[in-house]
Amino acid sequence: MERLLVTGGAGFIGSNFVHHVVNHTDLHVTVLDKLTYAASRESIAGLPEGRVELVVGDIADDDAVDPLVAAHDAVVHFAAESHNDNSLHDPSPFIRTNILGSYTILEAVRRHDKRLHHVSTDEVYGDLELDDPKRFTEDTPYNPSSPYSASKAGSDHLVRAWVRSFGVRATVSNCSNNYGPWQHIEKFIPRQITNVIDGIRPKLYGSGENVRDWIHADDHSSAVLAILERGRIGETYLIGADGEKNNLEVVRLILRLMGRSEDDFDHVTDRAGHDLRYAIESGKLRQELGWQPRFQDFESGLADTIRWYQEHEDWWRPHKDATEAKYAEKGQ
Ligand code: NAD
Ligand code: TDX
Repeated sequence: MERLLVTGGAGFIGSNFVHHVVNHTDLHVTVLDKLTYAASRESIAGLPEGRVELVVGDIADDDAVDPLVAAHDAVVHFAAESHNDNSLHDPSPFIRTNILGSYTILEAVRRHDKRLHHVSTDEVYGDLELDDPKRFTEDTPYNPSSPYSASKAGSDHLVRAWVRSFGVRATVSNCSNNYGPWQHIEKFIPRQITNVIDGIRPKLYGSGENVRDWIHADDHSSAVLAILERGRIGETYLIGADGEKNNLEVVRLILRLMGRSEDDFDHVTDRAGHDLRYAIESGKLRQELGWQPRFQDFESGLADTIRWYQEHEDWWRPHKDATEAKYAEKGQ
């Protein structure tokens, strides 16, 4: 394997993955990205010339996808509409990109017999009760709640069907909530960090008891690379780093690490259909592929991330007012 096609490589996790691949392999990377509001050319700028190339295009456009897939050895598919709140407002781009786009990628890898890794989310499993001792495993039944998670579930089912019916050489991973550099400031952690920088009180949906299982995006990247290189074709791997925290704890930690009072936040209108808790059991990935997260300590990973946003204001500042204006319209 020499040439890798990475869809969505100018987004949050895709760009972290591109950096990871450049730093840890000799692979050449082509990024196929539509450069939606969630993308940034700067996230993959400054990498060695000759190692990374950006092609601007839509994964639902077969004329763009087919020749690129034909010219590469493998595809890692990150491109998606990714924000739950946006999917509640307008589901249509989620259906188009996450379902039709994934279908277009699948047909191209089928036509050219290329290896595919499909990146998905733990949200396809629905949510858990706060006191449930169970965590999600590869055998948990699908039960998505939001238009976003339903569209990702649809794409996962398409991949499995293309493996079974057409022998496509694909793997799937379902990962928990990511944090780290280059995450759009509409998302929970960077929204609150940049709020504190701007003297705005962090906004907690509802009671704040909802639990997310946090993993650093660089650990997600190392897991995806391990699955691409050593995963068994047709298999699904859950990716998680034992990082369960409720949103209230995360907001308080951000405030403390940024030198503010831990009570300096507001409760705002809850998200419709808000999933209560996600939790990942990642034993299969760890035992089969020997993967381990590098960021075992959430507090130090979060401190690094806060520093990154403090030092990269030029990257997020242009989006701050519009992002907050959208939330303000919904009382959030
Ligand atoms: P993101 O929104 O930050 O980035 C998505 C990228 O895809 C952007 O660069 C965007 O321009 C691109 N894109 C969107 N529509 C496209 C299209 N039609 N054609 C080509 N490119 C298009 O998302 P993210 O948080 O980096 O998520 C990446 C993947 O990881 C998604 O598949 C998501 O479901 C999955 N995932 C995310 C998380 C998380 O915590 N963020 C957790 C688990 C899984
Ligand atoms: O301002 C906020 N206040 C708040 O309390 C925002 C933006 C969010 N929240 C809550 C909602 C969630 O319980 O924080 C939690 C995290 O919210 P998001 O960052 O929107 O992430 P989530 O909905 O959990 O989904 C994320 O993880 C799984 C990614 O956006 C998905 O792409 C991924 O599949």
